[in-house]
Amino acid sequence: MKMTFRWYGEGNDRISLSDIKQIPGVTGIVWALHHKMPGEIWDESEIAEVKRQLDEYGFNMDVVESVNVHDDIKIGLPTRDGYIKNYKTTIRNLSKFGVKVICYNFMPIFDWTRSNLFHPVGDGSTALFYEKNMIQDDYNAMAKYILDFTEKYHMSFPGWEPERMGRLDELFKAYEGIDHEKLWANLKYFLEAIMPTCEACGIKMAIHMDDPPWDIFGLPRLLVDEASIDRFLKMVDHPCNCLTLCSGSLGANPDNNVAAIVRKHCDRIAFAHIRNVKHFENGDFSEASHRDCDGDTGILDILKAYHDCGFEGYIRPDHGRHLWSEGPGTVRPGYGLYDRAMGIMYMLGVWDMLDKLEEK
Ligand code: CS2
Ligand code: MN
Repeated sequence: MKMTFRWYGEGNDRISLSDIKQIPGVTGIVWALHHKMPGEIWDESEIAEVKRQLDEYGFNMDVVESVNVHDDIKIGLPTRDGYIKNYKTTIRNLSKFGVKVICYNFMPIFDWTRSNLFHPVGDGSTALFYEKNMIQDDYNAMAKYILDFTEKYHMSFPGWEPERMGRLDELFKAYEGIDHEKLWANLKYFLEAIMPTCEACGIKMAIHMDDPPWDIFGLPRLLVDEASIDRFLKMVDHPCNCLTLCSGSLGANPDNNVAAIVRKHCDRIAFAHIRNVKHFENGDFSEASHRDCDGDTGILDILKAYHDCGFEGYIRPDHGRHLWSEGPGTVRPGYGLYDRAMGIMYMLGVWDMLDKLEEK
């Protein structure tokens, strides 16, 4: 496996590349042009600038997270073909700089959704939290909570662009009638259109799991469990049609056995997100440290499954808790330095020991 770390870019992340350089084992930066709106072309000059920054520290830029997909593609509007054309241009531009994997998602309107960004874990740290009752019918209230936070602290979250969030009612209207089957069909149309470009460019498209893995606010969500992953891979059975297998997203549903999915589809997992989740009986969940026993996701079984399968793809710690000096205003929710760095050491510890046991 190749260890990576997500970084939001110069001036957009308090964590510096030189901080990341000091975490053992990290060879690549998971990056993006975060100022781009879905549907916009990523220019070569802008990609070149990021490459220059990463080169200085010897990091590769093999994985992009995310090139967001325009709503018109998800809804299946006639205008989608123009946006697909732009997406292909971006794929070609990225390939010129050696990018190998594009992580993206196909969730209508919202990316990951939580009700509390700084919920006390109980040890003095805080973590992202999902309170089921809070995410029921009032999407405006949920979005307001997130957007007030991003406005107050002058940051924007991927997938939560204020321009889009400012016209939520209009977006919900546009998605009316888009049920699961229509969304599947629109995903298929998109992938079939771009696969030849991906193949020619040597780029794998790696869809991120839906987070949380169930419908929210009446919006359909597709990548939620083993059966839907099977369907997705069969639907476009192409080696460039791959997964970003996010253990935390899938793990929010206690019925999902992530290790079993790894064993079944390892050859189609281009990118692994490792995150631990703790469930509560009423359906709420909290994010937890990467240590296996701190949550219910089965981190050890998952790492063992990747190891047994000889996984050679990219991996990164996903969200971490906020520790020590990290809090509102000083950290991107879920993307602090310390807990993710510790997550890496935990993963590498397990991995190195599995390697050693294998040598015997
Ligand atoms: C990420 C996702 O923070 C996260 O949970 O794993 O937001 C991910 O970046 C997107 O869904 C991928 O498009
Ligand atoms: Mn993830």
